[in-house]
Amino acid sequence: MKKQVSIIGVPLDLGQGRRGVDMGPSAIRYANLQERLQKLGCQVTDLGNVDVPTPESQRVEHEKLKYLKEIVSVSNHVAERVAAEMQQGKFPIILGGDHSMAIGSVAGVTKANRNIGVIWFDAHADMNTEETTPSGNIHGMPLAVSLGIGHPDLTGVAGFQPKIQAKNVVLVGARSIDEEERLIIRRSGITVFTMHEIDKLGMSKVMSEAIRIASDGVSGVHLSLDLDAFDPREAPGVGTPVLGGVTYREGHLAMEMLASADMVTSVDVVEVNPVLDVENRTARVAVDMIGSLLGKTVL
Ligand code: NNH
Ligand code: MN
Ligand code: MN
Ligand code: MN
Repeated sequence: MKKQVSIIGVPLDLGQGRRGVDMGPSAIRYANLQERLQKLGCQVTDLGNVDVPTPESQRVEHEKLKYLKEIVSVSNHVAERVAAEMQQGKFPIILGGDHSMAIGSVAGVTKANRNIGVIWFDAHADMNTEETTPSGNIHGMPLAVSLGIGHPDLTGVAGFQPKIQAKNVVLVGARSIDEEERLIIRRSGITVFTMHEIDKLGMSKVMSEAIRIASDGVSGVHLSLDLDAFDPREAPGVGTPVLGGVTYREGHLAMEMLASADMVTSVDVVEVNPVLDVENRTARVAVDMIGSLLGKTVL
């Protein structure tokens, strides 16, 4: 199972309000992602970063969809780059950047292959729309957008929608969901394993269910890994930390189970903000998780 991996950085921070997440790709590279993957026998190509405008050079035109135009344009570029790698049989690792970046990555993955399941690791649900968002931040919307729910400029990225089917979408680690966002989640039909289910059933049971649901009848699974899924004691470098998260050990188990299921065909690593981090700890957690996902075992 030696994979050909393509790393693509997306230093996007327009999807939320805290500066520094645009340095996520550098922080993750600094934590030796490439070397880790090479040691596992992967053939790694780092394609560098996609161009992203800085917030200081733009204006907020829409308070409920901040930087809509800019994010749509970046998403279309990301989608093209990711689709090109997928079409060559590569395993793309897309480094954020805030989670709005996943609008483009999911679009790219599914442009290359329409039949993809999704496992969304996150403290949040990312199922807001213009109508329900409390913040106007687009990083709270990418899962809804990928399901075809939301502003047409966002759902229309890459020229088709929806990108994914609710029956193959699983959210893991949720513990902070907005009041009206809840209604969208219920109506959507996606599967949600909150921290409550993880505590009650254990990560092992949750992940075997998540893998079964996400991979049922599809030809691959996209993992969208928001580092705020983890407990902020272990991964403090994120813009919206929420107590009571997935532990480092539970995260490892989840990634190892995904590795042995051998269904994941692409992954996002998002929301790492080195300005808010402690000694690059969060980027190191990210690299450890990707290592396990791509086959690192203890023995
Ligand atoms: N739900 C909140 C919002 O929409 C917070 C989203 N923040 C995230 N999502 N980090 O993963 O603004
Ligand atoms: Mn920026
Ligand atoms: Mn997220
Ligand atoms: Mn989150």
